Amino acid sequence: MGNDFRRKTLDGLEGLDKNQKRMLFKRASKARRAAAYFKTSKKDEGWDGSDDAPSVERNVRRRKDSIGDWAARLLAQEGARAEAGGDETAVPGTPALVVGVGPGTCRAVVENEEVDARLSVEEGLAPGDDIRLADRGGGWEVVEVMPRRTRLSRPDPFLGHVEKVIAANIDVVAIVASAAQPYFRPRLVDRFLIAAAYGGATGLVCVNKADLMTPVDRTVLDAQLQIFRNAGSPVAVVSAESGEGLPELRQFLSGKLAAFVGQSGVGKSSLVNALDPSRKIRVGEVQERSGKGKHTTTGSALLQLQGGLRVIDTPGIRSFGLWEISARDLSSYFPEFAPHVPQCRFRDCTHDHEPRCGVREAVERGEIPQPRMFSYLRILESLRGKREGKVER
Ligand SMILES: Nc1nc2c(ncn2[C@@H]2O[C@H](COP(=O)(O)OP(=O)(O)OP(=O)(O)O)[C@@H](O)[C@H]2O)c(=O)[nH]1
Ligand SMILES: [Mg+2]
Ligand SMILES: [Zn+2]
Repeated sequence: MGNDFRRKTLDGLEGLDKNQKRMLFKRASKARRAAAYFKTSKKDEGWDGSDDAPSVERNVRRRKDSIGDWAARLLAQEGARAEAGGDETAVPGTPALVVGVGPGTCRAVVENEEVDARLSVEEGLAPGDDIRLADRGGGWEVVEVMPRRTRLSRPDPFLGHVEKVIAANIDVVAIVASAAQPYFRPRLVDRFLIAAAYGGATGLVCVNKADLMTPVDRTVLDAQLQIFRNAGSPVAVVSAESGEGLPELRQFLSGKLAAFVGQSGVGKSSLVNALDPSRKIRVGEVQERSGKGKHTTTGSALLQLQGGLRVIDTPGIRSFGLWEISARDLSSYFPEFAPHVPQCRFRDCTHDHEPRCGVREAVERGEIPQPRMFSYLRILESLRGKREGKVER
């Protein structure tokens, strides 16, 4: 690549923030792989190599270029596209929505029809992803993953440095817990709320199995939920069994895409079924299988429900790691800390060991609930332990 071009685009890189840079390099690496792939496959008329599309054909001969070169090239192309009015439709391929993901394949909806598609680029897809498909003669293949508006991610349980996206482009993360069987676990809810906020979605605290509560249970639960309400989170108390709270939940989720997440057995799938009476048959299936024990749902699936609801039902998980949140950022995910942070003596106070900490003083005065402080300190400890030295900041 010409030195002038490289210098000019490197200037462009400086104008990006860390996240934008990360996304750009991800796309660059994908484009490079795609180029290598298309080099070995037949010429496809769908890819016309016009200026406002990532021109795979034209770049094939240069596929040995570094990721940096590819990033520079994408930046230049996107700049040109933005000047031309940022035409999204310029991306080649048939638009589709991912509803399920398997090894090397995904299930996608194309014009109201569900199809299976192969992944031609090694890309971590998630339900909710907007993709582009091309039929190259051997069935559908994924040729492009569109940028995600929002996402819910965690570190891959096997490869901690790899981001695992659980759901993409969601408006709401419905953090499903149960009032009993299993008992409500507010600390797991705290972690999901942080991940939802990080990914740009609204976290909804949704407590199911209200039918199992005694009046005393209700009082205790309500005090616990008040903490989340004070922190600005919407809260729902529901029962898939009795139908309590379902009209409100349906109204809250109407017109949105929501991921149902939480521990196994809290009733995520039961709630999905209860929200859409036409899915009653699936309730029977679920109940029959859950007789075997835990982890009834094994793969995430995006379901179109009655009344404009779209829900991604996910498998239950026991613990939830936080992706790319640093010890220094953590307190910004506890909104009730914010008014007290300016009172901290040190600007980079972690509200842990530092003297004259405004947040700790607020806890002492009872202005911040102790359980939230406890949760904050536990998460802080886990972030420091696991990510020592490689905290993104
Ligand atoms: N009493 C009562 N039981 C419920 C309610 N909702 C679900 N259950 C029961 O809880 C059990 C687990 O329900 P599932 O819907 O399979 O739970 P899940 O969260 O999808 O679990 P995984 O798929 O394993 O993550 C089943 O036996 C349901 O019948 C409820 O509102 N009240
Ligand atoms: Mg389930
Ligand atoms: Zn402090």
